[in-house]
Amino acid sequence: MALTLYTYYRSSAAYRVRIALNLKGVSAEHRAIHLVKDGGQQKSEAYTRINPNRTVPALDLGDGARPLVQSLAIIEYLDETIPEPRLLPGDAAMRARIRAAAQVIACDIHPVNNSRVGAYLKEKLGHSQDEVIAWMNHWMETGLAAFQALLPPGGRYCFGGTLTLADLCLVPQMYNLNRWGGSTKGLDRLVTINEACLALPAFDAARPEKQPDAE
Ligand SMILES: N[C@@H](CCC(=O)N[C@@H](CS)C(=O)NCC(=O)O)C(=O)O
Repeated sequence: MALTLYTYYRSSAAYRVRIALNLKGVSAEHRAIHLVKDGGQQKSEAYTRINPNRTVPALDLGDGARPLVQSLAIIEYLDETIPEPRLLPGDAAMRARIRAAAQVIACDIHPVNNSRVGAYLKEKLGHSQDEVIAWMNHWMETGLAAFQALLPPGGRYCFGGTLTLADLCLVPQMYNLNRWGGSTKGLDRLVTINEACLALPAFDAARPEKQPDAE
């Protein structure tokens, strides 16, 4: 079946799924949803039918059913249907630890920094762009410190020598941290893991600047 990924080059949630597709060796047609142009194409009627939450990513499986939404759910779907390489390896406790680290990023850091949150802070609550950037960097820096503290010691990647869902969440979040000028002070391990991941073709090809819709 032909897959279609609804994506935006700068979306860190879509970036997670792009890495997963690359690691699993699955190709998907990319359909760009520009989060800024036209007042935000994610808010269009057509896209709201695809993802009522008006966010990217969404993955249409080409089976005529509702596309999959929520990056972690999409990645787990890919992991269950294309088992190698396993992104949630190990026993139940190990998988719970990997999911917990991933969720620090996907459920705690990312939602309070989403572009619609920034827009609300500015447009409705009267904050300046500098205040919004300070807000985002605060949540990224403190959240990433917690993420780092959850990792077992040693290993090339977040959970040892094997890539996991946690790495797929970390790399896009480090991209956001760098994009907004956040500090990596005290995050040395994450900086090293990020570099190790980005040296891999699957991560490299998923970088925002390498996407067809990059500006
Ligand atoms: N929890 C969702 C988050 C998706 C999400 O918020 N995506 C952002 C881009 S990274 C978005 O589409 N934002 C649109 C907006 O803020 O209006 C997931 O993991 O898929």
